[in-house]
Formats: sequence, C-alpha cells, structure tokens
Amino acid sequence: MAGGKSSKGRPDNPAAAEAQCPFSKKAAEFDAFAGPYQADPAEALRWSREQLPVFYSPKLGYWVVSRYDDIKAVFRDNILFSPRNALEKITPATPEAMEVLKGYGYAMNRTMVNEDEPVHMERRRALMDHFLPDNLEARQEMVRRLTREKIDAFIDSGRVDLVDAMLYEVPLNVALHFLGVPEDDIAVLKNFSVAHSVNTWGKPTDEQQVAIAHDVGQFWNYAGKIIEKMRKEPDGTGWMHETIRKNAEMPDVVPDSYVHSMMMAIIVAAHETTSLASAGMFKTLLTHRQAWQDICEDPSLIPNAVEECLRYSGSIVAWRRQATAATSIGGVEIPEGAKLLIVQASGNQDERHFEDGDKFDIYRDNAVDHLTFGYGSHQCMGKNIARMEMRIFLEEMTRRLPHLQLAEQEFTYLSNTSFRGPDHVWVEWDPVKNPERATSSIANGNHHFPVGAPARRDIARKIRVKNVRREADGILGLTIEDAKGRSLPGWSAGAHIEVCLEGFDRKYSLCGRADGTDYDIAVLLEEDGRGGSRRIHEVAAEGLELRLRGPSNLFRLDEQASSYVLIAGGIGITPILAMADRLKALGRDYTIHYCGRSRGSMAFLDRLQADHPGRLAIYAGDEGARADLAAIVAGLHDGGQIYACGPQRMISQLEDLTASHPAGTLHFEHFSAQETALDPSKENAFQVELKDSGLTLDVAADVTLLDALLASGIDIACDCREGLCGSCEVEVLEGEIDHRDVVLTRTERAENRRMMSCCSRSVKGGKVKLA
Ligand code: FMN
Repeated sequence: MAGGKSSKGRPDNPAAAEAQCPFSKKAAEFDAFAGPYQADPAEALRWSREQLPVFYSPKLGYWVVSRYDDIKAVFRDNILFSPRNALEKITPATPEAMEVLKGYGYAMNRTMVNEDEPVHMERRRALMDHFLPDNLEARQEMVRRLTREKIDAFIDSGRVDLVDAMLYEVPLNVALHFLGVPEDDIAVLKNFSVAHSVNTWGKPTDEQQVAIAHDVGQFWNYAGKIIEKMRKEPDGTGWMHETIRKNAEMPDVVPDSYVHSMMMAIIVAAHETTSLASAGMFKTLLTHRQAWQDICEDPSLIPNAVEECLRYSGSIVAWRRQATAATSIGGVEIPEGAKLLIVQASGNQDERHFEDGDKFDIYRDNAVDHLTFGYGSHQCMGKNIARMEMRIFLEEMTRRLPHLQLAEQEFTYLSNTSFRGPDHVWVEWDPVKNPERATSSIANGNHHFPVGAPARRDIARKIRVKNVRREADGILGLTIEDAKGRSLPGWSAGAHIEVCLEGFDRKYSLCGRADGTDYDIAVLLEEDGRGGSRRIHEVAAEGLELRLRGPSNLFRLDEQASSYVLIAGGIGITPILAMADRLKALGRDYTIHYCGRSRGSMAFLDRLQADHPGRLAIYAGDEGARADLAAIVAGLHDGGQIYACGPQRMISQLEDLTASHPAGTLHFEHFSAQETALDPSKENAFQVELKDSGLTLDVAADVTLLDALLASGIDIACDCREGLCGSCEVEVLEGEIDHRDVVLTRTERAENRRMMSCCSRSVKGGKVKLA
C-alpha cells in the first residue's frame, strides 16, 4: 500500500511483553466455544489484533489468526496452508460416538472446501459452470417468488420470527432447487444441519456426542439415498446432477467418496450460511435504524448494505487451515502441522484495512473486501447466490414493511467456532400502516440488481460543503458535513476521501481534527491538471451537495516507532498535518519539515506554528531555504521512521538516502501517478501462468493484467487503476516485471516479488508466473 511498509506483523505494543508471547495469559484464556468469543468474535479478539495477531490457544489446540492481512495471506497460500482440516471435527469424537458413526458407515471425506491441490482446482473447474453469473441470473425470479409468498403469509400479522417465517426456508428451497435435491424432507434437514454444524465446529458434551453422532449418521445415509434417487434421473438439471454426471465421466477428478461427502456438506453449506447471514443482516440493520431508513428511501443502497452486513455480522466467522511446513505468520513462528483458526470476523473489523472498522456503515466503499466468503482459490462458490437472496429479502422487506421494528428479545446463537447468526429474529409492525394497503402496487415493485459484487463506483455518501476558505495561494480549504447532519465515520492520520463531483472522482487527504464529526480537506488548483481540482475551485460554496467515498487509508502511521520525521512538499502537507496532530496527541517525538515555493503558497502555516512549536522547520524556496534531506535522514534516530508526501523528486531522493536503512524506515504517499494509459502500439502482449489455479492467460497489448485477471473470473481488488493505491497487488513467482506504479519502493521492485496488476507488465512480453 502506497509505500506503507507499516508495522504489519509486529505486535503493536512492544512494552506489553507478556501479551506478545504466543502462549500468553490472554491466549491461554481464549475459549472458542464460550464467553466473549461466542458473544462477539471480533470484539473478543480486539486485544489480539492490537497486540498479538497470532497466538496459540491451548484450550483449542489451534493457532488463532486475527488480522486482515494475515488471514488473507493464509487463504491465498493453499499449499503452505492446506485446507485439509476445514471439515475435521474440531472436538474429537468420543469412542462411543465413533462407534455410533461406524454403525452408520459414516465416511465423510474430501469435498471441495477441504481438498488440496492440484485435485481441488481441477474439480472446481469441472463443476463451476452452474455458478457463473449468467446461469445464476435466471434464478432471481424464483428467489423473489418464494420470498413474496412468505411475506404474503405474514404481512398482516404484525409480528413474526423472520427466521422461522422466511429466512430458513427460502434459502433451503433455493439451495435444494439449485442442487436438484428433492424437496420432500425439508423438516428433517434442519435437525441434520444443526447436528452437522455442532459435530464439525461445536463442542458437544460426551452425551451430546452420541445423540449428534446418530443424527450425523442418519444424515450421511440420507445423503446416500438422495444420490441413489438422483442417479435414476440422468437428465436432472441441478448442480448435484451435474456432479453425478461428472463422477461417471471423470471419476479421478470427481470420485464416489466426493459425491457422497459433498452431498452432505453442501446441503448445510448451501443454505445454512445464507440463512444465518440473512438473520444477522436483519438484526444488524434494524438495530442501526438510520441505515434501514436510508435503504427504504433509496433501494440502490442495498447491494453494498448486504456487503457491509456480511463484513460486520457475517455468518462465517472463522475457518481452518493447517500449515504444511514450519513458517511464520504475522511475525510469529508456526510449526509444521500447526492447525490454524483464521477468524474472518476479526479480520473484517481490522482497522488496518477498514477505517473505523467497528462502525457499521452501509456507505463503506471497501465493505466488499470482507473475508466472510473466504479468499483465493477456495472462495465460496455460492457467494453470488447468497448475495442475490440477501438483496431480494432486503428489497422486498424494506419496500413492503419499512415500518418494521425489532421486537424485545434475547438473541441466541448456536455455540460453535465458525457459523454465526441469531436463532430467531422477532420483528413487529402495525399492519394498518402497511404501505400496500394504501397503494397496492407497492407489493409488486421490483428493483433488479445484477448478479455479483457491487461496483465501487456505485457507492458514495451524500455530503454538503459546510464552509469554504482560502488556505493559501491556489489552495481552498473545505469543511464537509453529512448531508443529513449525522457524524461522518472516524478516520486515522494519513487517510483520504474521494470527492465525486460532476464525473470527477478525486482523492483528498483528511487534514482536520480526527475527533470531529465533519471532514476538512485542502484542494490545490492544478492549473495543468485534468480539470477536477479546477471544477472544485469553481463551484465550491457553502451548501453545495456532493458525494464522497471513503475514508480509506493507504498511508498509515505506525504508532510504535521510536521517533518520527515528517516531510511535506507543497500540498503534501495535508496527510502530514494529520500525522503531526496525532503524534502530538500520543506524546511522541516528532519533527516536521515543510517545503514550499513561498510562504504564501503553503497552507496551514499558522496552525502548524501554533500547534507544533519547536518541532517545525519551514523551507520557503523564495527565501532561499532548502531542506537538506541528506542531513535530515542522517539525523534519524535508531528505530525512527520517516513519513513523506510531496513531489516525485523529493520522494526519489529520500528513497536513495534511506536505501541502506532497515525496511520500513521510509513511508510515502504520492498524490499523482505516472502516465499509465496503454499505448498498444508500444506494448507487448504477454502470457501469465497462475500457479494456484493452473490457468494460463493471454494479456493482449491493449489490456491490463488486472482486466485479464478479472475477465477470467479471478476476484481481485482494485481501486485507482493507475498504480497509486496498491489494492490490485499480485504475487510474482517468475518473470521480469516492468513496474509502472508509484507504490513499491525500489527495493521491492528489485526483489521482483510483487506487482501492481493495473499498470505494470512483463518486460518485453516475457512470460510471468503469479501465485
Ligand atoms: N490533492 C490536493 O490538492 N490535496 C490533497 O490533500 C490531496 N490528497 C490526495 C491523496 C491521495 C491518496 C491521492 C492519490 C491524491 C491526492 N491529491 C490531493 C491529488 C488529487 O486527487 C487530484 O489528483 C488533484 O486535485 C488534481 O486533480 P485534477 O488533475 O483533476 O485537477
């Protein structure tokens, strides 16, 4: 991220030596089946995210991973971190329970989620077609019909448990239909599903183990019978029919054991996860009433609201992996064979990735980065079905019952490590106020959302300019407030927002006080720019309504360094000012070096002088003052860090000067990219081999690597698309790279292990191998 070689991986609090030990007291106390983790897994692991991102839980016998980047890295590397234990019984069966299971011939084996490579990808590819967006699109109608039938049945009642009345059965029916499984035994499936969940991810007592083993055994036999039935319908259209056909065509890739195990696992996976996520979604939205009201007023907010619910209260809170070799995660050594509990619910609220991560915010522009569907080659295949159902539930309910309230109730959850969602969600409303009683057409309204993740460009909150002032020659200061007068989300020093005005989307660093409810930005008029800053200068006035995305932070301050040197050139002062304020509040040792053409062109001089006396050096060019960067770098204390924002030349010089310093000494942010537009007449086409998926792609001369990856169905985050933000980074295994971004440091370029897929390419069309 934007040169942000932060403290990733190192405990944030070196003083807390005890807490840093992977076997600390807090680690010893961690209980995955009770107490704080069951009440709120993200909150229960806050200490871990802050102090010790990976620890050993003796009670569980697993290494717990709590930070976003670490979880993603574990998901990404499915060779080093095998999925083989994903469906293992987390609480080993008692001998009695084993006997019971044996009696049923229970032989749960590899499915898709717990299969290693290369078999996994081969199998996934063979069975992927049904999940492609075009094939899912046709299912929207059925989901809507089933949802409407359920709502019709309770809309006049005034009180209902949404889970029992809709959120359990609709996903189950949709799943069974998708799989092609006969819908005769819906009632028994609920017991089976709960038994399978507790058996795999729960901590049953010894007596419960036996009862559950009976349910699981029966479920196993039931799955076997369904397969037999389905084998007799060779032309069946469901996904399990397809699986059975592939079993006949390519038994090596889709063996018998897979078909039976998958049948059992998929019945749970395909609906339980959606039911739980939907229940969590209604609870969350009705608790955050403003968000509910916003959706009622503007249904186009629904797709991102669903993603934010999946981030904030998703149904898969933790998953498992096993290290196939000794390694380290987050700076903690992990032995070969270590079992990992990677807690997505915790990663989903990690402040390092999600600004103000604790806050539920349906306008969050990176909500879709949540890890609830997993990540990488094992990412949930049914994610777009879940999204589709959750959107339709929300669209139908907000339209037909906008006055819905959560009833007084105690929420209960099934105790287990991984699946989460309230057992019941009781809601109430006054049927007399149902809008369709006055306007019957409301019952049939219909908002169509295309299958797939929401596009970032569609997500923006409405804001209003509260105040405009001149900060310096050519620089306007703007205070921005929420258009409905609510507080805007919190942010951290170094963060920026994206202002959307008349087709110009431009990023501006936040430079006000981080504890305020409004935002302050400062916009320099770029005379020879692309027109965005000019337009802001032309129209900025009190009361102007705009949209904004963010905040996001690609220039994060490592708050644990021993001392700081902050260097700003020109308008680069904006994030530096926020950092200086933060370091002052923390009582840290810091100095600010601020360079500009003339004092008249330098924003915030008065404020800096008043707030940071004795720490500020000003270099105004027209006074003949120049910052001696070499002397500044030479004066850096051991463990000190430099944060710089300014012209390319200044940052290059700092890179030279810090080349022999420890990694992570220099952090920088660029405000503009190099020219990244592709000129096909000067570019080479090249080939990319993807190690994990075994795919080889052709990247044509007029196509970016990012677009080639996206077109082949590889999920990859991206934001700026011009080599500025670092979100589309991919791991390079082989091949020489022509780096065109402004994110990587020189050392990182020379290492040739990462590249920004939006702009960088192979050298002279040579083949590139990516992880
Ligand atoms: N430009 C500013 O004038 N002030 C800022 O605080 C500021 N912060 C930025 C933060 C980031 C992360 C990035 C990538 C750019 C930032 N910029 C800032 C540059 C603007 O986004 C934009 O490029 C500039 O206003 C020129 O736009 P124009 O060429 O359309 O006129």
